[in-house]
Amino acid sequence: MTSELAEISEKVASRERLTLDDGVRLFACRDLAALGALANADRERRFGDLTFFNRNTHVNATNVCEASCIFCSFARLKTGDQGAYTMAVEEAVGRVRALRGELITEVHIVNGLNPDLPWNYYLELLSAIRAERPDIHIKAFTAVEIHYFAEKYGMSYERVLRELMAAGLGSLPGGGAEIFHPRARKKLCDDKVDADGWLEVHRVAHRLGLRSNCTMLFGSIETVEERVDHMIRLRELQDETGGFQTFIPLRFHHENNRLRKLREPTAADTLRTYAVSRLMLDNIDHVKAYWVMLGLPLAQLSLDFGVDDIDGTVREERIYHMAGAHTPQELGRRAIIELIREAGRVPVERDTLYNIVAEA
Ligand code: V47
Repeated sequence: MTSELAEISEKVASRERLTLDDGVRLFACRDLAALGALANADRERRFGDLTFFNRNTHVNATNVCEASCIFCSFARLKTGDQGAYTMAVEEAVGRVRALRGELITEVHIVNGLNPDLPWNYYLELLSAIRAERPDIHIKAFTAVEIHYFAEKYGMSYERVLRELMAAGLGSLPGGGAEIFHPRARKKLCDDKVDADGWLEVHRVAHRLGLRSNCTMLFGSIETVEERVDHMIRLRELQDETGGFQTFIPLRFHHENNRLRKLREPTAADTLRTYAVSRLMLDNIDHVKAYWVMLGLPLAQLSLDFGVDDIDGTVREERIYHMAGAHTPQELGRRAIIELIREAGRVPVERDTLYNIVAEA
Protein backbone atom coordinates (compact mmCIF):
# COMPACT_ATOMS: atom_id res chain seq x y z
CA MET A 1 0.00 0.00 0.00
CA THR A 2 1.27 3.47 -0.88
CA SER A 3 2.31 5.57 2.10
CA GLU A 4 -0.32 8.27 1.46
CA LEU A 5 -3.02 5.64 1.73
CA ALA A 6 -1.40 3.96 4.73
CA GLU A 7 -1.85 7.11 6.78
CA ILE A 8 -5.51 7.53 5.80
CA SER A 9 -6.23 3.86 6.24
CA GLU A 10 -5.05 4.11 9.83
CA LYS A 11 -7.54 6.89 10.36
CA VAL A 12 -10.29 4.81 8.79
CA ALA A 13 -9.38 1.82 10.96
CA SER A 14 -9.62 3.92 14.11
CA ARG A 15 -12.87 5.49 12.84
CA GLU A 16 -11.28 8.89 12.78
CA ARG A 17 -13.14 11.35 10.61
CA LEU A 18 -11.52 12.26 7.29
CA THR A 19 -10.89 15.90 6.42
CA LEU A 20 -11.26 17.82 3.16
CA ASP A 21 -7.55 17.41 2.67
CA ASP A 22 -7.78 13.62 3.19
CA GLY A 23 -10.58 13.42 0.62
CA VAL A 24 -8.55 15.34 -1.94
CA ARG A 25 -5.57 13.07 -1.30
CA LEU A 26 -7.74 9.99 -1.81
CA PHE A 27 -8.80 11.36 -5.19
CA ALA A 28 -5.13 11.89 -6.08
CA CYS A 29 -4.15 8.36 -5.11
CA ARG A 30 -2.95 6.40 -8.15
CA ASP A 31 -3.48 3.02 -6.53
CA LEU A 32 -7.12 2.50 -7.42
CA ALA A 33 -7.17 -1.11 -6.27
CA ALA A 34 -5.89 -0.17 -2.80
CA LEU A 35 -8.40 2.66 -2.54
CA GLY A 36 -11.17 0.25 -3.55
CA ALA A 37 -10.03 -2.26 -0.95
CA LEU A 38 -10.17 0.39 1.77
CA ALA A 39 -13.71 1.42 0.82
CA ASN A 40 -14.74 -2.21 0.43
CA ALA A 41 -13.53 -3.06 3.93
CA ASP A 42 -15.79 -0.32 5.26
CA ARG A 43 -18.70 -1.56 3.15
CA GLU A 44 -18.19 -5.13 4.34
CA ARG A 45 -17.89 -4.05 7.95
CA ARG A 46 -21.34 -2.53 7.58
CA PHE A 47 -23.13 -5.09 5.43
CA GLY A 48 -20.84 -8.00 4.55
CA ASP A 49 -21.79 -9.10 1.03
CA LEU A 50 -25.39 -7.92 1.28
CA THR A 51 -26.38 -5.78 -1.68
CA PHE A 52 -29.68 -3.96 -1.65
CA PHE A 53 -32.16 -3.27 -4.42
CA ASN A 54 -35.85 -2.49 -4.61
CA ARG A 55 -38.75 -2.85 -6.99
CA ASN A 56 -39.86 0.55 -8.14
CA THR A 57 -41.24 2.55 -10.98
CA HIS A 58 -40.38 6.08 -12.04
CA VAL A 59 -42.96 8.69 -12.98
CA ASN A 60 -41.74 11.95 -14.51
CA ALA A 61 -45.09 13.71 -14.81
CA THR A 62 -43.80 16.81 -16.61
CA ASN A 63 -40.53 17.88 -18.22
CA VAL A 64 -41.54 21.54 -18.51
CA CYS A 65 -39.00 23.34 -16.34
CA GLU A 66 -38.25 26.98 -15.67
CA ALA A 67 -34.71 26.23 -14.56
CA SER A 68 -31.93 26.10 -17.11
CA CYS A 69 -29.40 23.61 -15.74
CA ILE A 70 -26.78 23.21 -18.46
CA PHE A 71 -26.28 19.47 -17.86
CA CYS A 72 -29.96 18.58 -18.29
CA SER A 73 -31.27 16.82 -21.40
CA PHE A 74 -34.73 16.14 -20.01
CA ALA A 75 -36.23 19.60 -19.48
CA ARG A 76 -38.09 21.83 -21.93
CA LEU A 77 -38.47 25.48 -21.02
CA LYS A 78 -42.12 26.04 -21.92
CA THR A 79 -45.35 24.17 -22.45
CA GLY A 80 -45.68 23.78 -26.22
CA ASP A 81 -41.92 23.61 -26.89
CA GLN A 82 -40.87 20.64 -28.98
CA GLY A 83 -40.75 17.53 -26.81
CA ALA A 84 -42.44 19.21 -23.83
CA TYR A 85 -45.05 17.16 -22.03
CA THR A 86 -47.22 17.34 -18.93
CA MET A 87 -49.31 14.36 -17.91
CA ALA A 88 -52.82 14.83 -16.60
CA VAL A 89 -53.06 13.38 -13.08
CA GLU A 90 -55.12 10.51 -14.50
CA GLU A 91 -52.38 9.69 -17.03
CA ALA A 92 -49.68 9.62 -14.36
CA VAL A 93 -51.82 7.42 -12.14
CA GLY A 94 -52.42 5.20 -15.16
CA ARG A 95 -48.66 4.43 -15.21
CA VAL A 96 -48.98 3.06 -11.71
CA ARG A 97 -52.30 1.33 -12.46
CA ALA A 98 -50.67 -0.49 -15.37
CA LEU A 99 -48.49 -2.28 -12.81
CA ARG A 100 -51.47 -3.62 -10.88
CA GLY A 101 -50.70 -7.09 -9.63
CA GLU A 102 -46.94 -6.47 -9.66
CA LEU A 103 -45.14 -6.44 -6.37
CA ILE A 104 -43.47 -3.06 -6.69
CA THR A 105 -42.92 -1.29 -3.37
CA GLU A 106 -42.05 2.25 -4.48
CA VAL A 107 -42.97 4.93 -6.95
CA HIS A 108 -40.27 7.55 -7.54
CA ILE A 109 -41.59 10.89 -8.84
CA VAL A 110 -39.36 13.72 -10.07
CA ASN A 111 -40.55 16.54 -12.32
CA GLY A 112 -39.52 19.79 -13.94
CA LEU A 113 -40.35 23.13 -12.31
CA ASN A 114 -43.52 23.71 -14.29
CA PRO A 115 -44.95 27.25 -14.00
CA ASP A 116 -48.34 26.23 -15.44
CA LEU A 117 -49.54 23.83 -12.76
CA PRO A 118 -51.62 24.66 -9.69
CA TRP A 119 -50.62 23.43 -6.22
CA ASN A 120 -53.56 21.06 -6.23
CA TYR A 121 -52.04 19.12 -9.12
CA TYR A 122 -49.34 17.73 -6.85
CA LEU A 123 -51.70 16.97 -3.98
CA GLU A 124 -54.09 15.20 -6.35
CA LEU A 125 -51.23 13.31 -7.96
CA LEU A 126 -50.16 11.90 -4.60
CA SER A 127 -53.63 11.14 -3.29
CA ALA A 128 -54.69 9.48 -6.53
CA ILE A 129 -51.60 7.26 -6.53
CA ARG A 130 -52.18 6.45 -2.88
CA ALA A 131 -55.81 5.56 -3.58
CA GLU A 132 -54.73 3.34 -6.48
CA ARG A 133 -51.96 1.55 -4.59
CA PRO A 134 -52.08 2.19 -0.84
CA ASP A 135 -49.37 -0.45 -0.39
CA ILE A 136 -46.75 1.52 -2.34
CA HIS A 137 -44.33 4.02 -0.78
CA ILE A 138 -44.28 7.35 -2.61
CA LYS A 139 -40.80 8.90 -2.79
CA ALA A 140 -41.34 12.19 -4.54
CA PHE A 141 -40.10 15.69 -5.34
CA THR A 142 -36.50 16.80 -4.98
CA ALA A 143 -35.58 19.62 -2.60
CA VAL A 144 -35.42 21.82 -5.69
CA GLU A 145 -39.09 21.16 -6.36
CA ILE A 146 -40.05 21.67 -2.71
CA HIS A 147 -38.25 25.03 -2.72
CA TYR A 148 -40.01 25.98 -5.97
CA PHE A 149 -43.43 25.06 -4.53
CA ALA A 150 -42.72 27.15 -1.43
CA GLU A 151 -41.83 30.21 -3.51
CA LYS A 152 -44.48 29.80 -6.17
CA TYR A 153 -47.42 29.01 -3.92
CA GLY A 154 -46.29 31.23 -1.04
CA MET A 155 -45.77 28.64 1.70
CA SER A 156 -42.98 27.69 4.09
CA TYR A 157 -41.00 24.50 3.42
CA GLU A 158 -42.74 23.02 6.44
CA ARG A 159 -46.22 23.78 5.14
CA VAL A 160 -45.39 22.40 1.67
CA LEU A 161 -44.04 19.20 3.17
CA ARG A 162 -46.90 18.79 5.65
CA GLU A 163 -49.51 19.12 2.91
CA LEU A 164 -47.66 16.67 0.68
CA MET A 165 -47.29 14.23 3.59
CA ALA A 166 -51.02 14.44 4.28
CA ALA A 167 -51.61 13.58 0.61
CA GLY A 168 -49.32 10.54 0.71
CA LEU A 169 -45.67 11.61 0.48
CA GLY A 170 -43.44 8.99 2.13
CA SER A 171 -39.89 10.32 1.59
CA LEU A 172 -37.78 12.64 -0.56
CA PRO A 173 -35.44 11.54 -3.35
CA GLY A 174 -31.95 13.00 -3.37
CA GLY A 175 -31.86 14.85 -6.68
CA GLY A 176 -31.09 18.47 -7.39
CA ALA A 177 -28.03 18.67 -5.16
CA GLU A 178 -25.65 18.71 -8.16
CA ILE A 179 -22.53 20.42 -6.72
CA PHE A 180 -23.00 22.70 -3.73
CA HIS A 181 -19.90 24.83 -4.10
CA PRO A 182 -20.98 28.26 -5.42
CA ARG A 183 -18.33 28.42 -8.17
CA ALA A 184 -19.51 25.20 -9.83
CA ARG A 185 -23.17 25.70 -8.95
CA LYS A 186 -23.21 29.09 -10.64
CA LYS A 187 -22.05 27.47 -13.87
CA LEU A 188 -24.22 24.38 -13.65
CA CYS A 189 -27.54 25.67 -12.40
CA ASP A 190 -27.51 29.32 -11.49
CA ASP A 191 -31.26 29.79 -11.35
CA LYS A 192 -32.34 27.09 -8.96
CA VAL A 193 -32.15 26.77 -5.19
CA ASP A 194 -28.66 27.21 -3.73
CA ALA A 195 -26.84 24.80 -1.45
CA ASP A 196 -28.19 26.29 1.78
CA GLY A 197 -31.76 26.11 0.50
CA TRP A 198 -31.33 22.50 -0.66
CA LEU A 199 -29.93 21.52 2.72
CA GLU A 200 -32.61 23.45 4.60
CA VAL A 201 -35.40 21.57 2.79
CA HIS A 202 -33.86 18.27 3.90
CA ARG A 203 -33.32 19.62 7.42
CA VAL A 204 -37.02 20.48 7.69
CA ALA A 205 -38.05 17.18 6.11
CA HIS A 206 -35.96 15.24 8.62
CA ARG A 207 -37.45 17.24 11.48
CA LEU A 208 -40.92 16.27 10.26
CA GLY A 209 -39.90 12.62 10.33
CA LEU A 210 -39.29 12.08 6.62
CA ARG A 211 -36.22 10.19 5.51
CA SER A 212 -34.44 11.30 2.37
CA ASN A 213 -31.59 10.54 0.01
CA CYS A 214 -28.79 12.77 -1.20
CA THR A 215 -26.87 12.95 -4.46
CA MET A 216 -23.90 14.57 -6.17
CA LEU A 217 -23.62 15.11 -9.92
CA PHE A 218 -19.96 14.34 -10.68
CA GLY A 219 -17.73 14.46 -13.71
CA SER A 220 -18.76 17.68 -15.43
CA ILE A 221 -17.06 20.98 -14.61
CA GLU A 222 -16.43 20.59 -10.88
CA THR A 223 -13.03 20.20 -9.23
CA VAL A 224 -12.08 17.37 -6.92
CA GLU A 225 -12.04 19.84 -3.99
CA GLU A 226 -15.62 20.77 -4.83
CA ARG A 227 -16.67 17.12 -4.76
CA VAL A 228 -15.17 16.62 -1.32
CA ASP A 229 -16.63 19.92 -0.09
CA HIS A 230 -20.04 18.67 -1.27
CA MET A 231 -19.66 15.46 0.70
CA ILE A 232 -18.63 17.34 3.82
CA ARG A 233 -21.69 19.62 3.68
CA LEU A 234 -23.91 16.53 3.52
CA ARG A 235 -22.00 14.91 6.37
CA GLU A 236 -22.50 18.00 8.52
CA LEU A 237 -26.26 18.00 8.01
CA GLN A 238 -26.34 14.28 8.70
CA ASP A 239 -24.53 14.89 12.02
CA GLU A 240 -27.35 17.24 12.88
CA THR A 241 -30.39 15.22 11.73
CA GLY A 242 -29.46 11.62 10.87
CA GLY A 243 -32.19 11.67 8.22
CA PHE A 244 -30.25 10.70 5.08
CA GLN A 245 -30.44 7.04 4.15
CA THR A 246 -28.24 6.80 1.14
CA PHE A 247 -25.78 8.83 -0.91
CA ILE A 248 -25.98 8.49 -4.69
CA PRO A 249 -23.09 9.84 -6.77
CA LEU A 250 -24.65 10.54 -10.20
CA ARG A 251 -22.28 10.11 -13.11
CA PHE A 252 -22.50 12.90 -15.67
CA HIS A 253 -23.95 11.99 -19.10
CA HIS A 254 -23.19 14.34 -21.95
CA GLU A 255 -25.64 13.72 -24.80
CA ASN A 256 -28.32 16.22 -25.79
CA ASN A 257 -27.30 18.93 -23.36
CA ARG A 258 -25.14 22.05 -23.38
CA LEU A 259 -22.15 20.19 -21.96
CA ARG A 260 -21.93 17.73 -24.84
CA LYS A 261 -18.36 18.85 -25.63
CA LEU A 262 -17.19 17.52 -22.25
CA ARG A 263 -16.02 13.94 -21.95
CA GLU A 264 -17.91 11.71 -19.57
CA PRO A 265 -16.06 10.52 -16.45
CA THR A 266 -13.80 7.52 -16.98
CA ALA A 267 -14.55 4.21 -15.32
CA ALA A 268 -11.59 4.78 -12.99
CA ASP A 269 -12.84 8.22 -11.94
CA THR A 270 -16.31 6.77 -11.36
CA LEU A 271 -15.04 3.97 -9.14
CA ARG A 272 -12.73 6.35 -7.29
CA THR A 273 -15.68 8.65 -6.60
CA TYR A 274 -17.70 5.80 -5.08
CA ALA A 275 -14.79 4.74 -2.92
CA VAL A 276 -14.08 8.26 -1.64
CA SER A 277 -17.81 8.76 -0.96
CA ARG A 278 -17.91 5.63 1.17
CA LEU A 279 -14.90 6.77 3.18
CA MET A 280 -15.88 10.43 3.63
CA LEU A 281 -19.54 9.87 4.46
CA ASP A 282 -18.97 7.86 7.61
CA ASN A 283 -22.40 8.75 8.99
CA ILE A 284 -24.57 7.81 5.99
CA ASP A 285 -25.46 4.13 5.93
CA HIS A 286 -25.66 3.39 2.23
CA VAL A 287 -23.86 4.32 -0.98
CA LYS A 288 -25.94 3.64 -4.05
CA ALA A 289 -24.77 3.10 -7.62
CA TYR A 290 -27.64 3.91 -9.93
CA TRP A 291 -27.19 1.17 -12.55
CA VAL A 292 -29.22 3.12 -15.13
CA MET A 293 -26.42 5.68 -15.43
CA LEU A 294 -23.45 3.40 -15.00
CA GLY A 295 -24.07 0.52 -17.28
CA LEU A 296 -24.27 -2.97 -15.86
CA PRO A 297 -20.55 -3.98 -15.84
CA LEU A 298 -19.53 -0.82 -13.98
CA ALA A 299 -22.46 -1.20 -11.58
CA GLN A 300 -21.15 -4.67 -10.76
CA LEU A 301 -17.60 -3.41 -10.27
CA SER A 302 -18.81 -0.61 -8.02
CA LEU A 303 -19.84 -3.24 -5.48
CA ASP A 304 -16.11 -3.69 -4.79
CA PHE A 305 -15.60 0.06 -4.34
CA GLY A 306 -17.84 0.83 -1.38
CA VAL A 307 -21.28 0.51 -2.98
CA ASP A 308 -23.94 -1.64 -1.27
CA ASP A 309 -27.08 -0.67 -3.22
CA ILE A 310 -27.88 -0.60 -6.92
CA ASP A 311 -31.33 1.02 -6.84
CA GLY A 312 -34.32 -0.70 -8.32
CA THR A 313 -36.01 -2.38 -11.17
CA VAL A 314 -36.84 1.16 -12.46
CA ARG A 315 -39.48 1.45 -15.16
CA GLU A 316 -39.60 4.11 -17.84
CA GLU A 317 -36.50 6.00 -16.87
CA ARG A 318 -36.33 9.26 -18.87
CA ILE A 319 -33.79 11.66 -17.35
CA TYR A 320 -30.67 9.65 -18.26
CA HIS A 321 -31.99 8.05 -21.38
CA MET A 322 -32.54 11.53 -22.80
CA ALA A 323 -28.92 12.28 -21.82
CA GLY A 324 -27.60 9.25 -23.68
CA ALA A 325 -27.66 6.35 -21.23
CA HIS A 326 -27.53 3.10 -23.21
CA THR A 327 -28.70 0.84 -20.40
CA PRO A 328 -32.11 -0.83 -20.65
CA GLN A 329 -35.10 1.19 -19.40
CA GLU A 330 -35.86 -1.43 -16.82
CA LEU A 331 -34.41 -4.59 -15.37
CA GLY A 332 -36.65 -7.30 -13.98
CA ARG A 333 -36.22 -8.56 -10.45
CA ARG A 334 -34.55 -11.78 -11.70
CA ALA A 335 -32.07 -9.81 -13.80
CA ILE A 336 -31.08 -7.59 -10.85
CA ILE A 337 -30.61 -10.61 -8.63
CA GLU A 338 -28.43 -12.25 -11.30
CA LEU A 339 -26.40 -9.07 -11.72
CA ILE A 340 -25.62 -8.96 -8.00
CA ARG A 341 -24.93 -12.69 -7.74
CA GLU A 342 -22.60 -12.61 -10.75
CA ALA A 343 -20.59 -9.96 -8.91
CA GLY A 344 -20.20 -12.36 -6.00
CA ARG A 345 -22.60 -10.61 -3.62
CA VAL A 346 -25.82 -11.48 -1.86
CA PRO A 347 -28.95 -9.72 -3.20
CA VAL A 348 -31.45 -8.39 -0.68
CA GLU A 349 -34.72 -6.84 -1.73
CA ARG A 350 -35.48 -3.81 0.45
CA ASP A 351 -38.28 -1.29 0.58
CA THR A 352 -37.64 2.46 0.35
CA LEU A 353 -36.85 2.71 4.07
CA TYR A 354 -34.44 -0.24 3.95
CA ASN A 355 -36.74 -2.73 5.63
CA ILE A 356 -35.91 -6.12 4.19
CA VAL A 357 -38.64 -7.45 1.91
CA ALA A 358 -36.92 -10.69 0.99
CA GLU A 359 -33.46 -12.17 0.91
CA ALA A 360 -33.44 -13.29 -2.71
O1 V47 B 1 -30.93 16.12 -9.93
C1 V47 B 1 -29.72 15.23 -14.69
C2 V47 B 1 -29.14 14.31 -12.39
C3 V47 B 1 -30.86 13.94 -10.95
C4 V47 B 1 -28.02 14.53 -15.82
O2 V47 B 1 -33.09 9.49 -4.47
C5 V47 B 1 -27.91 14.06 -14.51
O3 V47 B 1 -33.16 7.34 -4.79
C6 V47 B 1 -25.96 13.01 -15.04
O4 V47 B 1 -31.76 12.41 -8.27
N1 V47 B 1 -25.99 13.45 -16.32
C7 V47 B 1 -32.23 13.30 -10.81
N2 V47 B 1 -26.88 13.31 -14.12
C8 V47 B 1 -32.14 11.79 -10.50
C9 V47 B 1 -31.99 11.51 -9.03
C10 V47 B 1 -32.13 10.13 -8.50
C11 V47 B 1 -31.96 9.04 -9.32
C12 V47 B 1 -32.11 7.76 -8.77
C13 V47 B 1 -32.43 7.59 -7.45
C14 V47 B 1 -32.60 8.70 -6.64
C15 V47 B 1 -32.97 8.51 -5.21
C16 V47 B 1 -32.44 9.99 -7.15
O5 V47 B 1 -30.23 13.48 -12.13
C17 V47 B 1 -30.79 15.41 -11.11
C18 V47 B 1 -29.40 15.60 -11.64
O6 V47 B 1 -28.47 15.64 -10.60
N3 V47 B 1 -28.96 14.54 -13.83
N4 V47 B 1 -29.15 15.25 -15.91
C19 V47 B 1 -26.99 14.20 -16.74
N5 V47 B 1 -27.00 14.67 -18.01
